[in-house]
Amino acid sequence: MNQDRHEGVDADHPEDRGTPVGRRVFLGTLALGALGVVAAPPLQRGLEGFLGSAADQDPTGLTGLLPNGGGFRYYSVASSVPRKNAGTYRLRVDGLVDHPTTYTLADLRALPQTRMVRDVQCVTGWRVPDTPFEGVRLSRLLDAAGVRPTARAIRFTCFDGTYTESLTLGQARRADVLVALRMRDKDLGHSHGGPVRLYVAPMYFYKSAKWLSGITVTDEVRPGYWEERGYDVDAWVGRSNGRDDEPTS
Ligand SMILES: Nc1nc2c(c(=O)[nH]1)N[C@H]1C(S)=C(S)[C@@H](COP(=O)(O)O)O[C@H]1N2
Ligand SMILES: [Mo]
Repeated sequence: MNQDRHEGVDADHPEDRGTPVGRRVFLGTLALGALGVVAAPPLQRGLEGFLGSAADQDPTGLTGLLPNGGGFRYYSVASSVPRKNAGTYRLRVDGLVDHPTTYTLADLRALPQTRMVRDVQCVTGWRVPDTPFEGVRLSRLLDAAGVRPTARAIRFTCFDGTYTESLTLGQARRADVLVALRMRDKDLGHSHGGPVRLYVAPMYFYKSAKWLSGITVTDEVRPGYWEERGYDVDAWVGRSNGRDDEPTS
């Protein structure tokens, strides 16, 4: 495990600033300065809530200040991420499929939506209980594309240009894996990976790739960004949170 490097990006709050990893205290101070906070740093929990809502740049971002609205940390391994909206967003499904398909946001919204309320758990220890996610089951998109018999895995790519993730085909077909359009009963904001992110409910949150733009069916697992840096491909939370399912196979 290379926990230090994963932990380091958690200081990477401002989306448009290049931030070397592993300089949390300094960058945290920088971020606070940029946001005009001159008082002594608040408690960690309050800091997360404050930065989370500020980073969202969403008129309804005030929810970040509500008792149950905080707890998330902003993560991006890319220093800047373009914004996509209903006009510019596209999701490409390709690879070992009979019908490669490109979806718009409207296309995805028109499909049946599944809502799930589970705990979010980052591998570095922070956790946000009872977080609603809503979107299209990944299995539905795979079925529509017609997965070929030689397929074994999925590779996910993101429009940040850097992050990647992977699942085995069996994992990808689980009912609790979504192409998510909404989180906490709001459209996904940019800072949380909007307009569309992957949501892998039974696994650590690094599996839930933000700013999802590509779903490629492959013949073997290609390790994702953090997996190339030592994290498990099979990132089951298991019973560690006392609630989520064990792997079924
Ligand atoms: N594209 C992209 N997706 C990503 C990440 C990232 O850096 N880039 N970080 C992962 C990690 S380690 C976590 S904990 C969650 C954080 O999601 P959040 O920023 O909505 O809290 O996103 C995951 N998905
Ligand atoms: Mo994470």
